[in-house]
Amino acid sequence: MKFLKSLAIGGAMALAFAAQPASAETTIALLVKNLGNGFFDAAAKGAEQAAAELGDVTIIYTGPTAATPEGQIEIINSLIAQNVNAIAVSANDADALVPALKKAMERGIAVISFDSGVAAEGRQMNLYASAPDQIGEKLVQLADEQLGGQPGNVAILSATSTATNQNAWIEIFKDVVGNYPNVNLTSVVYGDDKQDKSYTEAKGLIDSNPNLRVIVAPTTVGIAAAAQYVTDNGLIGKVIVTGLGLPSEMAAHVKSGAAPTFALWNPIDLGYAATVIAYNLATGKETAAAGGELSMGKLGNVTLDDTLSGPMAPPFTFDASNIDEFAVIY
Ligand code: RAM
Repeated sequence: MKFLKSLAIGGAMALAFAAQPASAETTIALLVKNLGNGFFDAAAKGAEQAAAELGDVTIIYTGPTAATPEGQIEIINSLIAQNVNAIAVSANDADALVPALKKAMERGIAVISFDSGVAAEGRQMNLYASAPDQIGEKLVQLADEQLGGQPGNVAILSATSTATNQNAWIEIFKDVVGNYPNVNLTSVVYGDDKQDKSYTEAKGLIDSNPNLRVIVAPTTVGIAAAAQYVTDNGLIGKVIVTGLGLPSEMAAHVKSGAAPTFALWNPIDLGYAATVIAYNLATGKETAAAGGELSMGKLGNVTLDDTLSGPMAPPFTFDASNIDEFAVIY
């Protein structure tokens, strides 16, 4: 570390040299939307698993306190200054991070996005958790199921208004909702992946729409906050919460009936896969190409589309029949 530091002071040439030392540790930054989010803590666990398997990897798990692009840009600039080898980012904005990430790539840092993507020019590849159209359709199906064959009002409680992943899923939701005539989408609000704001937004949705039947929250923070609001206010069975959640945070809500069913992919695997991909790109073992594949280690390969994006795995549905099994894992 001392060696790298003194080289860094030596100027741009030294920096470029230090980016690919012959036989040193590969430092991979897992830059997440926000810290204090259990979903990303689980992804960081997966990153550590990959690091242990790869053997010569150090993980820097980092992110802003609030899920903003400004906070992430500041961190990217500091990661560039630290001369990390790779950045795997879950982006708070697809475009705002591009200039900083381009600068990172110019300095020889491998850059990928995972979970919430960056525009193509700002990264070498983008790892979706699951294909966006599968997630979008899954969210409508979950809402439809909760309506139990009756028409009803449904609202979406999302993360931030600039989140690439949630916005893509909501777009698909709107595209396919016409095929589910019982689902009447009334509004979309944003809790910014903050517990307190999501709780207040859930209250706002319910207060302003006395006939609201279902809240769909495609965010682990939002779904837990909405289910808590419903529970605290004696609304279980009147307003049903569903969406994307962490089994460990949702087990009690599944059992109480506040959120009987929801979906997600394995967040530990997502962090693992992102780390393996970032490592292989940073060390020159693999290159991302349209139509090509990249290794996700023990999880198999991801196939890249024309935008150099590809999915890790399909979404999985949780309910009373399996929640205990998964709640102890993530
Ligand atoms: C939140 C974040 C994350 C998303 C999950 C479902 O934790 O917004 O990006 O993938 O929810």
